[in-house]
Amino acid sequence: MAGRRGALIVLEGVDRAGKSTQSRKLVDALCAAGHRAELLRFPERSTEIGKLLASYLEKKSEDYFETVSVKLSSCRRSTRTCPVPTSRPLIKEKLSQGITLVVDRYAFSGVAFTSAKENFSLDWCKQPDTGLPKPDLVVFLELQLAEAAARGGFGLERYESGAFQQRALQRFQQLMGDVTLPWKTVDASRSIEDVHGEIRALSEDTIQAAAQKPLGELWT
Ligand code: 2DT
Ligand code: MG
Repeated sequence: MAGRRGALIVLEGVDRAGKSTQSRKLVDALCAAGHRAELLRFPERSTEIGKLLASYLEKKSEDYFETVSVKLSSCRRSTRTCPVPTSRPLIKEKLSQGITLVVDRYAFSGVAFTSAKENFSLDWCKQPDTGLPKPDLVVFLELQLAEAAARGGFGLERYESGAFQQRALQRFQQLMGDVTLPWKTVDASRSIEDVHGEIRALSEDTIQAAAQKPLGELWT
């Protein structure tokens, strides 16, 4: 139908909860059902900003906040550039074209992981992303940290320790206390297909509802 906007659907959760797998499966299923749907991910490690973040995560650089965090926020905000790949038009434009965007991590990961460091308050970390397009659905893939670690074990990246993941999870839980956001917690300990079925049903409902209402702004 002409003029129907797409929905902004975000997947969040601790590392190894299945965000990337489920995001890809959701886009495929929505497209197969006749929707126009595309995948975005933050960070996209092949882009310049993604490479900066990767070098921080791989402990090859120390400078996080100015070089990486703020740039990732402005990447999400930009109306001209898109992280995947850099030349594509961005979130608002796609949504207004009727394309549903499935996003593998968004501002919530930025805030949860940055504020899990020492000396960064949650509210302060929210500022760069305030006013971004507000998701119509935020799926939180819930998984015990022990179970997440058992899925593959941690690598050598900066955030891949139990203590850090625990702090990031606490920050996610604080963010989920915000009832003005459309959080839906999904039990990610089940099979890939079961988890997919639930996310897909939530997404179909969200796409119908989003077409009837204007896009909101995050944290305003
Ligand atoms: P993966 O490539 O495994 O998804 O890990 N992060 C993410 C930030 O520090 N800031 C952000 O804005 C976002 C979206 C969380 C990527 C890591 O990058 C962190 C995990
Ligand atoms: Mg991932």
